[in-house]
Amino acid sequence: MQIIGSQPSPFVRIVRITCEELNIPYELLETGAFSSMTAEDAELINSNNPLMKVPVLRDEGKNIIDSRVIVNYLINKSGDKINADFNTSIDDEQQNLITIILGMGDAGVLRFIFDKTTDLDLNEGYLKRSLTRIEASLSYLNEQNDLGKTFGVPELMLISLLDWFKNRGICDWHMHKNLVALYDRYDKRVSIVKTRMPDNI
Ligand SMILES: N[C@@H](CCC(=O)N[C@@H](CS)C(=O)NCC(=O)O)C(=O)O
Repeated sequence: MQIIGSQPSPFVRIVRITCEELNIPYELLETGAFSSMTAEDAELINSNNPLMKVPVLRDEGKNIIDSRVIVNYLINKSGDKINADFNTSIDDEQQNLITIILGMGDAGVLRFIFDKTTDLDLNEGYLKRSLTRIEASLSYLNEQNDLGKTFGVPELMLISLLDWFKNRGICDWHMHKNLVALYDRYDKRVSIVKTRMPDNI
């Protein structure tokens, strides 16, 4: 099994954390981050995903694209090696949380890429709305009492994005005390530590 993607990408990390929790071995075909990508990296991504995004999972001659779809694929494929305390069930309420978490991630990536590639003011118009979307999502997630009670798919997605928001300076989430508590609770978990974004990227 191979994952095409970069180490700093929060969406790639979501897939890598899932593999670690399910104890599914994988090879990372590493591309540079969006801002420092070579022509070869771009070719690898674009020839495997017409949306030109990572992650892409390659398995048994198939390409699976989009982190949410890949996570479901991996869970369906997993055997008896799953970490005993990893919660793989996803009910309707958790599906909504996942939509919010990933939507907030998309808004963050939009801001990051516009900041790197344009001179547009991030505090105007639709780009301003993308920040409001992130802030509203964080406030909503902070109020969800069931979030963080177990370690499952919404939790690993949220942690990946919180870390990336922090490392890339997308927004400050430390006023959201329940999210901070959730982040701290799982900070030393093996899958989180093993996939942590390197400091120097
Ligand atoms: N919905 C996709 C989003 C993936 C995504 O936005 N990946 C970023 C890297 S973090 C990317 O490849 N961006 C390149 C681009 O937007 O052209 C998923 O969940 O996999």
